[in-house]
Amino acid sequence: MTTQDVITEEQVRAYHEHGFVVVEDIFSTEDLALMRQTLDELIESARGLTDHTEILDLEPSHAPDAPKVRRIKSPFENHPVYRSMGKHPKLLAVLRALIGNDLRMHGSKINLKSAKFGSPVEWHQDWAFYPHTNDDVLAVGVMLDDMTEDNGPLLCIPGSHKGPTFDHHQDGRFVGAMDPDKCDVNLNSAVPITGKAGSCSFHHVRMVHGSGMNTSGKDRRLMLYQVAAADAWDIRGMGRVGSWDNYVDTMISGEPTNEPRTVSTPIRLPFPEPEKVGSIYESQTLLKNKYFSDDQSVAE
Ligand SMILES: O=C(O)CCC(=O)C(=O)O
Repeated sequence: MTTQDVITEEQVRAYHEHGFVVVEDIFSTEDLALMRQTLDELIESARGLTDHTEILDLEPSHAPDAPKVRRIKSPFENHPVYRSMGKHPKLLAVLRALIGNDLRMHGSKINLKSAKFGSPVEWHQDWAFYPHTNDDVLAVGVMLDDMTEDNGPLLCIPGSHKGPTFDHHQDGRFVGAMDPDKCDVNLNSAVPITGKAGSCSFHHVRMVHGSGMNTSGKDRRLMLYQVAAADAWDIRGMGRVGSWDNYVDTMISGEPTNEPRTVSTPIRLPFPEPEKVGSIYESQTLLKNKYFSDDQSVAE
């Protein structure tokens, strides 16, 4: 398999120009079945829970006898199925075409955005959470369901990856979201990222993006793999990685390096730390001026 079999030069150009691109048919029907079955098992493990865990982030309307999961945390790190899918040859071929041969998985999550109640994600840039020494860093959205205009698709602002890093603070503390009235972005220019299950979206780490609540009758499960060029080091420090061995363990292609490549980019650190930690959903709950409705009682 060559790179050209998976992604065209035009798609690579589109990624660099607009900051995102969708590539179809990365994962097969069999891959999808395995990932969905694993997910069902993880969701069932939320039965009986009264609070979030290290792995499961619960919807506000969750009840112990009616489990509702908002996010699976760190699936690549915690589950062999998602670890092996993160090294899928077709996925790696696209990643190499976009950000080079030496690649590291620096994080992962599955946002469930279930039919009728799946929570919104306020506008933000991933860069505001985890700035690196260079911005050859992106998020892959593995579509576990068809992502359509009406089931809470990812929304991206084209070209915003070339602009500033916006303020994600409120009253002097990081909240992980932009105040829609205080940032100079045309949010009406947002493009819904759609595609068939098995397709993947790739969005640049500085891209302004978000998504509304899923009020449709169709699930929108999206696994996000956060991938960085191996020479992009998280500037929040080695503590994020833990140790050199951990860093090497997250390599998915090519060679690790202890010589970070530094490129000048607009950086605003996510400090002081948010009052609510655990997931982006938790930190964003404190945002006073929300753009997306999060009233689950309306949706149900
Ligand atoms: O699931 C979504 O629609 C957006 C997810 C996202 O941007 C995030 O979790 O950082």
